[in-house]
Amino acid sequence: MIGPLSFRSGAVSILIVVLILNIPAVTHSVYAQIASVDEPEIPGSNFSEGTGAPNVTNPNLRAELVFKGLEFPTNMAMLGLDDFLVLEKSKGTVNRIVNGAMLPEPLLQVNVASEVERGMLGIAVSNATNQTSVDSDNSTAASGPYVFLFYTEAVSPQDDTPIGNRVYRYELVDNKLVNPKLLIDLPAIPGPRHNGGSITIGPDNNLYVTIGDVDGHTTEAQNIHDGGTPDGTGGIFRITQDGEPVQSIIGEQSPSNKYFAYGVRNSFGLDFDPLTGNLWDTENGAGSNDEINLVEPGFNSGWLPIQGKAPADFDYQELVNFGGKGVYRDPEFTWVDTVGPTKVLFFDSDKLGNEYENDMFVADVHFGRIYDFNLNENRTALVLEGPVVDKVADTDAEVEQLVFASEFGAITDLQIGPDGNLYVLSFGQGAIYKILRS
Ligand SMILES: [Ca+2]
Ligand SMILES: [Ca+2]
Ligand SMILES: [Ca+2]
Repeated sequence: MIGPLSFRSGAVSILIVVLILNIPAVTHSVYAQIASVDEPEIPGSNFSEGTGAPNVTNPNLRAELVFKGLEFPTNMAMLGLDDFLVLEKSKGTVNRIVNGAMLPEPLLQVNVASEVERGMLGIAVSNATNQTSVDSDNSTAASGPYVFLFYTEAVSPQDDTPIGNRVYRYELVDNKLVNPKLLIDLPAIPGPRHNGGSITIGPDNNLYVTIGDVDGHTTEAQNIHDGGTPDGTGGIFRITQDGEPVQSIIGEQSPSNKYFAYGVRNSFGLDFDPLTGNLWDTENGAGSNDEINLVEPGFNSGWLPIQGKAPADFDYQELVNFGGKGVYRDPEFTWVDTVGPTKVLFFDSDKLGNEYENDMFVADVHFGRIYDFNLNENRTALVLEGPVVDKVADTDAEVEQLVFASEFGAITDLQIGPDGNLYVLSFGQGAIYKILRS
């Protein structure tokens, strides 16, 4: 008999599996890891459930609980002050939380495959004032903001065989998400890891979507010279809000024409710098060499074989560059020991003090921390001092000077609220927190 206790224990083991993000058996003392396809990936429990008592390093700031009671929340969007849409990974739900209370019925529940990193993974909401009000085929007038969702769709409630990592566009009408339109259909196999799932809307109003290698290491988009053409894995995709390609970079055929970046092992975070319009991402390594990257059009992150900073003697001809259209770039920051970075957020607010305005915040899942980075004057690199001036945190001690807040439990998302405060989504605590001035 499956009782509540055994269900909970099963749920916790899912949590453990999803958050390990691949701990290899080897130690890692060099910056760059030249990984092999057969690298062992051993389950572990190096993630943070959190204490329920988050801490902000600056004594003038504090964290306050907004809501608790979510099951494995992966991503959120804010419709207004105290008004959240939140995804639950394994239930396949989109919930609305208004003034501290969750609506009794989800706005949407879909069939998701939820094994390991599969599930209901990403959300973005269009700015209603920017959206087109008529669909491209002139058939459907949109009556609410568009809500974009990334999920690993399953065959049926009874059969959780994955049929794709898919991005749909919905309309929000009367607390329901309706009129789904499939925008892009990406692979979900072999899997079950490295589905990515982050969605953000650019200053150009296009969608930017991450997907990892989905446990496959086969295509040119993963720097495999003799691999097949790019198959829709290992990259950052750019599409219009109708799902159309924007401007091809690495190839003309679909899905090559939708790649904005490639060579991406797994990414759970994207954001545009509002001051420059530059895109940045976070990427997870195989137990080491997590990254923060400046993502220019045609960016090649180097996977496979590079994760982290390329070694000094690396032969760049090993990488696929699509006739010179793809350009490899080293990360702007690397954690040698994995932290499992997720959301990257440019903090376009002075509400926490001028010292944080337009800083970059990055969250993690292994420690439940938020890191604070300053950018240089032209905002193409981070300002790093002392032992991280090499752009590499070789030890946890090197990371500590960058910790802005901690003890949140695994963090899967960050958002700026309409009030200018910082909102934190805790997977480990099933909770939303707010960081504000004391
Ligand atoms: Ca990289
Ligand atoms: Ca700052
Ligand atoms: Ca260093």
